Amino acid sequence: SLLFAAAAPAVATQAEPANDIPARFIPPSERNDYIKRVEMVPMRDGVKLYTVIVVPKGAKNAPILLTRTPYNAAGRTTRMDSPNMLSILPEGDEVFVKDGYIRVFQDVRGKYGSEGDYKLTRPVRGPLNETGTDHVTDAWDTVDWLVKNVTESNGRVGMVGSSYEGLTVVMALLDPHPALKVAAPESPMVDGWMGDDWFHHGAFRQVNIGWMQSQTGFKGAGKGPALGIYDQYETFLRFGSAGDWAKVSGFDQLPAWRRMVEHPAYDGYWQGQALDKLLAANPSKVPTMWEQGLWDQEDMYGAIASWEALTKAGHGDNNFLVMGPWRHSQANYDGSTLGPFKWNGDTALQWRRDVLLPFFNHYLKDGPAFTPPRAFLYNTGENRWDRYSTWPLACESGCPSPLKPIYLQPGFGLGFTKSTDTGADSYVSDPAKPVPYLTRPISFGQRDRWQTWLVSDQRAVDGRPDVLTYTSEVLSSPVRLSGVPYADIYARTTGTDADWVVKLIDVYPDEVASNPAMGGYQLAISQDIFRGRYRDSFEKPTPIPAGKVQRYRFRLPVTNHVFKPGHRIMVQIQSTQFPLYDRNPQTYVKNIFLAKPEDYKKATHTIERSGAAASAVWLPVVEE
Ligand code: PG9
Repeated sequence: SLLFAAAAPAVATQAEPANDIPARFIPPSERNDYIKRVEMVPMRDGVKLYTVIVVPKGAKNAPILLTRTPYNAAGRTTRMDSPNMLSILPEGDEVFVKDGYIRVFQDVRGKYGSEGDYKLTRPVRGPLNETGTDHVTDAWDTVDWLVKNVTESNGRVGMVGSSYEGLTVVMALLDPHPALKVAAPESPMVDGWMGDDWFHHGAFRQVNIGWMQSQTGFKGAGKGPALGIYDQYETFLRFGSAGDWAKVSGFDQLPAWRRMVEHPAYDGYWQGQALDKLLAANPSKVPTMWEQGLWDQEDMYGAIASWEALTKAGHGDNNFLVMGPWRHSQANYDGSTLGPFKWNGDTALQWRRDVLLPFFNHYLKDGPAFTPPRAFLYNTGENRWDRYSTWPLACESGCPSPLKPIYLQPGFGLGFTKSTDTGADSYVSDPAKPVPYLTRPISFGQRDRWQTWLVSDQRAVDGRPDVLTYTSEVLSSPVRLSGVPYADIYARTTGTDADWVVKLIDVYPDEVASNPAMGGYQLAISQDIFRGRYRDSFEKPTPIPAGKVQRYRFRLPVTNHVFKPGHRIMVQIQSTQFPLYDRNPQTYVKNIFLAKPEDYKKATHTIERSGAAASAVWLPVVEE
């Protein structure tokens, strides 16, 4: 019958397997222009680290570009699934791929494919790390293995990486393998307390707590806490101190969190990990390019502090500084814009292609001699790169110009002469209504807002009763800054602790015909926070005596900017930037992580502006 004929074909060609999914399916790779190898590279203690090596097909005598990462080496080498090496590697690598480099990414110990134990920013061997290994030895062992085993290489290695990946570059420089010929730490995490990810001058950056969960709650890909509230301003307010929030999130299970709570001040735990200090004590001869964004919302401190420390210690000849108009890690992406600001082309590509690559080629390929400027800084007022053979151009002493104070004046004015008036300005800082650092709602999911918040329009808070705004006359000639400004605030409070936020702002003209939305824009070109209890010592905090004028002098981030004619200079002072920074209870407690709801109290803060207590911001003004 017909039924029978259909069921039994005359010739059986191939046995039909029961499963359409074969035991192994290997997509062909002949069309790939690269060979990808995964190796478990042994360290001196026998722990093996997962290492992805991408070699251009047919490569001979090629240099190696190495990154050591806690962010998944397999993922870092799979931007796209593609037969093209250019497409599988990150955007920042394109200039190196086009130039024939071998690219290596390695998982740090304990993360993703690597064996061993993970420690968050593992300290170097010594009192804080009693094991026999650290990122210094792991980098050394890796470079050693690579030059002996990657037969397509010329035996020379360069290291590059941003943020945590920048920290691993810095660590390698503490005892570099002889084959490590050149390095570029990009926004490296160098001092987690003073000005990078965890604290700024002692104020805790609580929005980073979620990162800690995703990083140390899981060996592989992690996730942050989900507490069911979209607006993080609301979340942090509702749960109280950073410590209480962490408790609700289960962070008492995370050793890294417990260490943070145990070390709120700049004690030996933090001082012993400050890589700028370790570098200055163990300087390397490796030519090194330190890169950092001028608006880096995460690691605003490490690269500049390291470059300064090495320069001061007499190692300026092999250490170079690069600062672009970038957010955190933007150096490795498109650098044409930041928020509403449009630069002169793709500034990040300009740096990678015209400075970084020739610098690396010189040491890794015997390329043409290339000596970068000592400091290569984007001029964010005139929209172009500046090349400096000595830098900064203005500083406290030993620079072409001294710092120049701009004083708070009566009637919320700002000017280069000290006021003779004996007034002061007060505001009530209420921890129950902290100043938001961005307009609400503020959600961790809004990556773009986080990445650009430092250039967001400060009119968002200008006019609040707890934000003091001082503005200069309209400028008739340019004011050029190139260096590090210092906040120098004299203040008293009715409380016994307080935070001080100082913002140096470029106010655009009322009307900007070429870009109407920029009319009156308040761009903070440099801003930071300072926790008052640390005014005399970062290590040993003390209560602020209520009602007594105290001086708060602290460093602000680097600026290389020109206030143009028609613009105004502005200084804003406030006491909270929430929920980025945890709230100061304004009543002195031993450990703010553990503050109780009843410790948070309103206080009246008064900023002095006359005589010996004339509050000012000291500007690195370049005399024309
Ligand atoms: N800023 C991130 C980080 C570095 C080191 C410690 C904690 C966080 C990063 O982007 O890697």
